Amino acid sequence: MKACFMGLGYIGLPTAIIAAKHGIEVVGVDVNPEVVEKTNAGKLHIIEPGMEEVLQEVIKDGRLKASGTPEVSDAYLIVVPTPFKGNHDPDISYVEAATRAVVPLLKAGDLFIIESTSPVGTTEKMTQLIFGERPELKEKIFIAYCPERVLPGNVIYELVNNDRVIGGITPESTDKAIEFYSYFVKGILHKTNSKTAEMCKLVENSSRDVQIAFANELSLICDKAGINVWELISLANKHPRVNILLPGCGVGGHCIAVDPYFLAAEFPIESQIISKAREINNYKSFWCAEKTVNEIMRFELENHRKPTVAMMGLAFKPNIDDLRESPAKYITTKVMQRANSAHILIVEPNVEEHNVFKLTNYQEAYDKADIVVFLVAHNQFKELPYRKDKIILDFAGVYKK
Ligand code: SAJ
Repeated sequence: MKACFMGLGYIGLPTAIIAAKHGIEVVGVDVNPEVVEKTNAGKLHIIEPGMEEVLQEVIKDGRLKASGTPEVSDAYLIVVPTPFKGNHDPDISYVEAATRAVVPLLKAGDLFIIESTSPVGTTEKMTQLIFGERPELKEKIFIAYCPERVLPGNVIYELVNNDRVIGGITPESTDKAIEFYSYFVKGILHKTNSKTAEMCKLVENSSRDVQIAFANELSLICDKAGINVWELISLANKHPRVNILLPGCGVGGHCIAVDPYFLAAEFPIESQIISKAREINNYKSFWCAEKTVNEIMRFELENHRKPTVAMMGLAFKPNIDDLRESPAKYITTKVMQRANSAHILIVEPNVEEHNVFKLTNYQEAYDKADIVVFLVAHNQFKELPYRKDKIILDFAGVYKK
């Protein structure tokens, strides 16, 4: 089995590496020559614990190679980004370009899979594109959609062990795609059609966004009511049928804060809760920034001096070094702009240095600060003793116990 992965990003590269490790001959294609060069040199250009070692192994054995152009293979996987154009309208032009690039290589019996998060109907559109260019391949190739569901930070485990949803344009295509994923997936491979599989991906992340929005809304209500939201949620969750997620300083990363817009763009009238959840989660970050600025102004009025403020955490979620689409980064930037006279110390214990933010050691910042703002519940922060002499804004639930 030879597979050609179109796109060596946060999902394409790990999947290519794991597929190669499980016996598939892989060529990974990327439009960025630096990515190709780095990958062939055994260097990971993305952040994922443990993945670089596996990359080096499969490069050394010759099971994976990166290239700027696709090669004739048995399976083609489209794993390119689907960004937005304009105001949150999904742009499938990269999926289309990657598809066009492999169309001339397709031959009877081949498998074509889209993994990129895509609007519903994209697989059918690409099917039409392929058969428009190569009508002689009708009913002779297999086409399917199979979304990934791995959690950044736990990709090596989840790529192999998660269940997956596989939707072919025909039952035969689904079966053929299942055969492919069986090389490296131990989880159950669930059969469906391509539209349902596309929708399933969008719904999974939207569901989590809506649930987090509920927790974030509760945190705003509790702040006004003078109730500890962490205690409240933990008590409510003792009910056998209640399972509330945790509030935070907003929703970040590249998936949960993005995918709901795909549904909202396509189904604007129906997607009421989904759109509102996006608003609530975005508002929560704004609210955290305002609350911090207000606390800084109050401190100045009461103490007749500027406070030292520790902004604790920049990552988009706890215990990772990934700062992409991070609400903590947004809040820190906003506070620096709005309260630029305060002495602000920025902390991210999982990152050594940053080209925009000057970082301070977390213990030093905590000791020096008058106001401590917890934005991310990193494990390191949980070990800091609670100090009553400091003003603590715990948006992340570091001290929730
Ligand atoms: N968050 C909260 N409260 C919570 C849980 C999370 O505020 O109770 C925040 C996090 O701090 C973070 C954001 O939500 O800012 C997203 O974090 P996450 O851990 O929920 O998810 P991601 O973005 O790292 O990965 C998600 C996963 N999707 C689901 O859990 C439904 C993952 O399985 C997907 O593969 C991934 O999106 C993706 O690529 O789509």
